[in-house]
Amino acid sequence: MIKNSLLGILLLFSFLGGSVWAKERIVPDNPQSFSDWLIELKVEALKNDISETTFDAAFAGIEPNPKVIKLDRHQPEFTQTYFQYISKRVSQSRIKNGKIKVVENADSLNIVSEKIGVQQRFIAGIWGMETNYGSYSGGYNVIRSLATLAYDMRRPTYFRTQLIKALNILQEGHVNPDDFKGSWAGAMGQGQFMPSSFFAYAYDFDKDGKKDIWNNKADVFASIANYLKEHGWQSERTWGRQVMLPDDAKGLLDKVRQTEKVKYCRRALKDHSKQYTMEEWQDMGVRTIYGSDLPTVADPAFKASLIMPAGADGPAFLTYKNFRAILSYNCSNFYALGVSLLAEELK
Ligand SMILES: [Ca+2]
Repeated sequence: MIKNSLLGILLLFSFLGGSVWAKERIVPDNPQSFSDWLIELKVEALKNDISETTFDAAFAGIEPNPKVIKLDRHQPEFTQTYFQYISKRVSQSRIKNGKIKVVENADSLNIVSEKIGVQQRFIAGIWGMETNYGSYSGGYNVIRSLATLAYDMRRPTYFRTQLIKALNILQEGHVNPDDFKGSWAGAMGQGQFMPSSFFAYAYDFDKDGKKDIWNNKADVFASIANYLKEHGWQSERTWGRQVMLPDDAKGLLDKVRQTEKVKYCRRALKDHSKQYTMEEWQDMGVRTIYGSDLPTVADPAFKASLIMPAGADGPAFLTYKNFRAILSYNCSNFYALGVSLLAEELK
């Protein structure tokens, strides 16, 4: 009897556990059936210059991917410290590997860098941070991932737009459908572009009619460079620099603290100080990490903001306009510092 009721409780638990699991993690949250949803999507796709043939081929045998739903619902909270993040993302092996990759791809990097106006090391820095120099760009079927996220009710509008654009990419023949792979959330190719970014910034460098950000290195590099350029990159400048604060660092930090409401990339820019010219930082007692004077910049519009990613006791960095271009790629100070520090190593 005791055994039976225990068994009953266990069964009840596993039943509840199972249904909670299913509801929270696996089943897309949409009362409409996936097949009915697809019929409506097809109508929309056909209105957006996607042929029936392209649509049917892209969706042949496609069902929502439970793994994508699970990943989307359970993205880990960002708990890494700055030092943990940097030691993992700008590891010695990534630096070493990057130096090899830069040499191997010197010709393409050079010509792209010259033409678009972004220094090679930053192109390589993003390439390294995003996909470990193209060695891992995600093995998920882009259409399936985006269809799953568009069908699910968490962020349907955003992902539906991305899905239609992904179908446009197939329609225009930029990539072989079998190679149309990306991250679980639909970021594609060696620079991890979302489909909307693909149409806004991807670059057909070798002019073969395809923006091949999956396999063509010149297109990959040019697309990354073009993204930065279109977000205000200044080719004659760098990202910023590590600095030394004056003895009264606390007084300085209080004085320069951001007081205005940040309008974009709030997650990262809320932790930036107000922007000042290099002369103003110099006057406030900030110096290079070697203790020398900050470089003077003639352009009065050139300003820098201070960040301390590990808190008030950690390293301090002055960040320039190019740092904000990197933030437009991924709105995270850790990420932008990762790219910047990796770029320094690949110089
Ligand atoms: Ca091309």
